[in-house]
Amino acid sequence: MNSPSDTLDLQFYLRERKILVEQALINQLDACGRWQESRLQQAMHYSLMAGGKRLRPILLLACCEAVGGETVRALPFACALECIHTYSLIHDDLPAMDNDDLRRGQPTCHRQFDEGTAILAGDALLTWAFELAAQSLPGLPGELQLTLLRQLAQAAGQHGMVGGQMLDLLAEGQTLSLAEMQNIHVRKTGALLRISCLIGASLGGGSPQQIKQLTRYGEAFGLAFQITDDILDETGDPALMGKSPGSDRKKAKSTYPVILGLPQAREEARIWVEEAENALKDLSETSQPLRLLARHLLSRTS
Ligand code: GRG
Repeated sequence: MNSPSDTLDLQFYLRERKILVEQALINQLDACGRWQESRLQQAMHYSLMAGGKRLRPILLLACCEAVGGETVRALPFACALECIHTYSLIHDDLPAMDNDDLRRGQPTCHRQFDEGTAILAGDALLTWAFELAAQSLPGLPGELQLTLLRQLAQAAGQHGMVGGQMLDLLAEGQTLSLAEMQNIHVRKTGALLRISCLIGASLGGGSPQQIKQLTRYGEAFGLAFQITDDILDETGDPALMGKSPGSDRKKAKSTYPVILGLPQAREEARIWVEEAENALKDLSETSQPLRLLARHLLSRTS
């Protein structure tokens, strides 16, 4: 159980990290030139800066620091992950996918601009992410530079997030087994969370064993995150979530609460949080934010 002081520290940590990431994103946008004059860049800026927890960059930085690495090197790669995540949300909200009006408490990108602009803003964020990621690489061994970019592409693409989204589309209206649903989530949501941890640990100069442990943490965190996301969709406060709850049930999606029932879904989340905590066992005090972050999933409200 986390004590009130742990919670307080984590809230402070998350706030401070969010500010760090958002400032880095603003700096990167500004470095692109006069974005106010380009409709494409306005749309990218709109969605990127519309809020969000910045969980993937925060995980990347925390894993980098857990193995003694420097935040400064990792920051551009952390921004890259937020760009890929934001692109996925823009495309997921489109009429051809979830057809949502609200994201992060604001009109979705295609509602604020138009469908074509939203598609292109997503495309541009995805490709820009690789430019940003490359900024973290100078000075690392050449082989490692290529490996990190390949791992990012794999997590985002057909075998990772995009592949998971395809399976999710195909599964609409069908009753899935727990294993089938888990397979979708491991790719759709889990792949980016996992790679955030793996890349953070690699950029930080972690040993093969430390990288393995933090990757395992990311996998378990990803599942716990998805289960708690499904639970929030049933029980959450729309004002805190920035979107309407109940959307999964309306779309007849298989979710953890639908398949397992709410109490068992909560138990499943607890099991994966423990798994994430266990993965950190041999890591030093520097992994404390990761430990608290995993536990925090069980009481998240957004
Ligand atoms: C369209 C290629 C493509 C992929 C979309 C990730 C995804 C795949 C769709 C998002 C749909 C969704 C709501 C999935 C549930 C888990 C999830 C990714 C929630 C949103 O992530 P948060 O909570 O969002 O980290 P914020 O706004 O805090 O960044």
